[in-house]
Amino acid sequence: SIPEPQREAWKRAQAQGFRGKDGFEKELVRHVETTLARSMFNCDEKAAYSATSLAFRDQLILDWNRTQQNQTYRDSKRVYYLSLEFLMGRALDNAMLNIGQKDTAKAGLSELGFRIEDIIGQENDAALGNGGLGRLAACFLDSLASLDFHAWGYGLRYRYGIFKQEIIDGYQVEVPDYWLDFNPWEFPRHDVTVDIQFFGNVRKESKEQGKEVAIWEGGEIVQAVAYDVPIPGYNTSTTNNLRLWSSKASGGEFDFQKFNNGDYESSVADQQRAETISAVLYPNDNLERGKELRLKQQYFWVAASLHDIVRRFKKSKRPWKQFADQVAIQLNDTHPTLAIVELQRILVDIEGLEWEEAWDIVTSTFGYTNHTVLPEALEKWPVGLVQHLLPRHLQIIYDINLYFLQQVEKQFPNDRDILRRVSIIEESQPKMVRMAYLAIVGSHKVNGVAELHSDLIKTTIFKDFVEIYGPDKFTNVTNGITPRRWLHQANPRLSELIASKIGGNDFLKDLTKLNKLESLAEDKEFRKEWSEIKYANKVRLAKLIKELTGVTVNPAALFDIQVKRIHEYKRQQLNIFGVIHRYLTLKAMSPEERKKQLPRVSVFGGKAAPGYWMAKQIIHLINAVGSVVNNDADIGDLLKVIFLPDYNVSKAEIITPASDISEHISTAGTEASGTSNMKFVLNGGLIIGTCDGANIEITREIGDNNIFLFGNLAEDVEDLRHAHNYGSHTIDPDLNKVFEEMEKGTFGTPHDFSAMVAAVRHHGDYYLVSDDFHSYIETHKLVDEAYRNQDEWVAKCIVSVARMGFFSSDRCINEYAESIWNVEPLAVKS
Ligand code: F55
Repeated sequence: SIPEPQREAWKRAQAQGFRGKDGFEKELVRHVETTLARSMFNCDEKAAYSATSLAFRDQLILDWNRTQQNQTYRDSKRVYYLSLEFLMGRALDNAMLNIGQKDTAKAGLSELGFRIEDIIGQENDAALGNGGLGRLAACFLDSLASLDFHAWGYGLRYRYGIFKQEIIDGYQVEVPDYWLDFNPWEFPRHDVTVDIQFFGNVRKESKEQGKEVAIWEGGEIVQAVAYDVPIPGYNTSTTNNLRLWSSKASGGEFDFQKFNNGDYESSVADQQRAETISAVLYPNDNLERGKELRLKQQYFWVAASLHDIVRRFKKSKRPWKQFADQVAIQLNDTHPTLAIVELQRILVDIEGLEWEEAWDIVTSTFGYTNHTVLPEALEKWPVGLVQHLLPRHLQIIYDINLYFLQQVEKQFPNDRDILRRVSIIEESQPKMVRMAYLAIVGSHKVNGVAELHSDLIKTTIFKDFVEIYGPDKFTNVTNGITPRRWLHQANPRLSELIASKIGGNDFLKDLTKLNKLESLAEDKEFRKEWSEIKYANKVRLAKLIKELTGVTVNPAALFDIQVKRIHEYKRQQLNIFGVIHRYLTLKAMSPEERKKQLPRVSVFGGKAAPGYWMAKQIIHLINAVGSVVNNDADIGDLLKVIFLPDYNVSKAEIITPASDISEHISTAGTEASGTSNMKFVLNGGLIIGTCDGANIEITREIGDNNIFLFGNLAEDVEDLRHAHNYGSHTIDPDLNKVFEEMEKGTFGTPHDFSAMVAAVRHHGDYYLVSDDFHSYIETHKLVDEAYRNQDEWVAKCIVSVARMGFFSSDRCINEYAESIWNVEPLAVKS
C-alpha cells in the first residue's frame, strides 16, 4: 500500500467521476479516442456503446472500491449467494438508472448524434442462466446492493451462456451464445486464482495421540481464475461484487514439462480439457442428467468459492467457532451442495478441527433453497462417479450419512424403513447420492419459494425430515422481483406516471408505497394516462413482433402472452389447444357474428431444452398454428398467433409491459413459484392462472376479482391422475374437436403432432390438460367480456399494481436476512 505520508498526494490525484452532460461527453470522447483508439470518423453505435459503458464503469468502480474497503474495514457478517446461474441481462441501462444518470447520458449521446435506446441495444445479454432460478439470483443481487447488505455472489463464468434460439421452418434451432467478445462489465483478477483438485487417492496418516488424518493426493489440478462484476445498488453507493470463476490449465497456458519434452499435443489437450469446465451452461431447466462435466463444474466453482471465503475469514484472525457469525452461505438449489462437504473437508482435513466442532460450524453456516418438487429435477449423482472424481468427498458424505442415520435410529428406534427412506445414499443400482437430502442435513434452514410450494415440500418430498428435525427448520420465503429493472427500467413511462402521482420515486425502494395508487383507480383522467402508456407499450411490442416474425399485429387487440421456458408442466400445450379452439369457434361464425368478436394476439416465447423432444414439438405446433391462422383471410385481425424467437431478459423488458393478460397455467402443485406472474401484474397486466405457486399469494394480495383463476387444485391432482390410469378416462369434447382438427391436417402433417395428442388421450394425461380444458376456455370467455369494459379493466389493473408491494425482492431479501442469515444492512459512507 501507499505509505502514510504520500496518501495526501494520492487523494489529490484520485478520480472523481464525471458530472453533468458535458462531463459525460468528455469521458465518452476520451474513451472513444484513447481506450478504443478510434475517432469521430469511425465511431459507430458499437463504439459509442463501448465508450458509454466504460464511462459508467469508471463511475461504478469508485463506489465498488469504496464498498469493498468499507466491508473489509467493518468486518461484519457477509452473505454469500452461491448460484450456478445468474441471468443478469444487460448492465448499461441498469447502471445508468442505479447511478441516476440516465438523463445525462441521453442528452449527451443525443448531442453527439446517437439515440440512447440504440446504444443500449448494442449490448449482449449476460445470459448465464436458464430461467426463473437464474433470474431470481440476479434480482437478489440487485436487492442486496440496493438495501446495503454486505453480500457477494459466486458463480461460473461460462464462455457460452444459454443458447440463442432461432426458429427455422417452425422448429427450434440452437445457436451458441458467445457473449464475451467485448464485455466491459467484468474485471479479470489474474492474481486471484485457486488450484482445484480432481480425481486422485486418499491415504490415511496417523498423527499424534492416535489421531488419523486423510490426505487427498494425486489426480489433476485445474486453476480457477476470478472475474469480478460490479453490482450497483439503486440510489446508494453500495456496489457489491459478483465473482465468477473461469477455468484454466494450471501452470499457465501449457504444461511446460510436457511441452519441453516434445509432447506438444497433449499439453494443448490438457489446456483445452481444463478450459472445458467453464465453457458452457447446461441448458436444462427442471431436469437433472448426471453428466460428469456438470459435476466437475459444480465442484470447481464450489471449491474455488469456499477457498475464497475461508481465506477472507482467516485474514480476520478470529477463532473458527466464530465462522458462522461472520459467514452465511445460501445454496441456490442443490447445485452447490458439495460446498457443505468441502467446508467440512477444509475444517477437518486441513485445519485439523474435530469432526463435531466442524460439523456444527458447517450446519450453522448454510441455508438451502429448494425450487422444485418435480422428481425428475431432484439432483442425484452415482456414487461411483463421485468416488472417481472426488474420492475424499465421498468418504465425508458417507460419514455425514452415518452420523445422521445414527441420530435418526435413536429417534425412531422401531422404524427400519425410515432409515432407508432418508439415507443420503439411495441403495439403488447403481447407488446414488441424494443431493437434496445432503443439503437438508448440512443446513440450518431449508426454504421453499412460495407458500404452497413450501407446504408441499414439507408434506411430500421432505416429509420425513420434518419428522426428524421438527417443523422450524423448514420455512417459506416467497420469491420477489426487483422493481428497478422490472418497472422503472422496463416501463419508464409507467414508473414516471406513478412517481408523479404518489410524490416521487420512493416506491422503487419501498414497493408497498404503491398502495397510494389505489384511490386513483376511479380517477378518469388517471385511467386515461394509464391506458395510453399501456397502448404505447403494445405498439413497442408490435414493432418487435414485426421485426422478428414479419407478422403485423394490431396494438388495439387484446394481447395475451405466455413467455417462459417450454415445459409440459407449464402447459403451453393447453394454451395452444385453447387458441385452436378459438380459431375453430371463429371459423364457425357468420361474418356478422365475427365482427362482434374481440381481436386477440396470442404471443408465445421460450426456449426448449435441446434434448426435450416434447417441448420442441410444442414449439412446432405453435408455429404451425400461427402460419395457418395468421394467413386466414376470414380471421384477419381477430386472431394472430405469434412465437417470438429467443426469449431472453432484454426481450422480457419489452414484452412484460405490453400484456393485457398473461398466462401462468401450470398443473396445480408443479410450479414452485413463478416470478413472471409478478412482473406482468406489476406492469399493469392481469393474469389468467391456476391455483399454483405464487399465483395464490398474488390473488390474496390483489383480490380474487382482479385475477382469472381456473382449473383443478393441487390437492386433487393425485386422485385425477390415478383415475386416468385406473378408471375410464374421457377426454373433454371441445378438446377432442381440437384434436380432430389437428388430425385432419389443418396445421400440417398430423403425424407431427400425434405424440402431443397421445399424451392426453392415451398416456394418462399426466399434466391434466383435458381436466382443466373446459374451465380454461370458460375463463377466457370471462377475460373477453371483462376486457370489453375498458373502464373497469383499467381500474382492476391499477388496483392490482397498487397491491403488488409484497412482491419486491427487497421484501424477500429482508426476510432471508432476518430469518436465515441473521445479518443487518450497513450503509457505505461516501
Ligand atoms: C436449472 C437447472 C437445473 Cl439442473 C434444475 C433447474 C433449473 C432451473 O432453471 N430451475 C428453475 O428455474 N426453477 C424455477 O425457479 C424459480 C425461482 O424460484 C421459480 O419461480 C420457478 O417456479 C421454478 O421453476
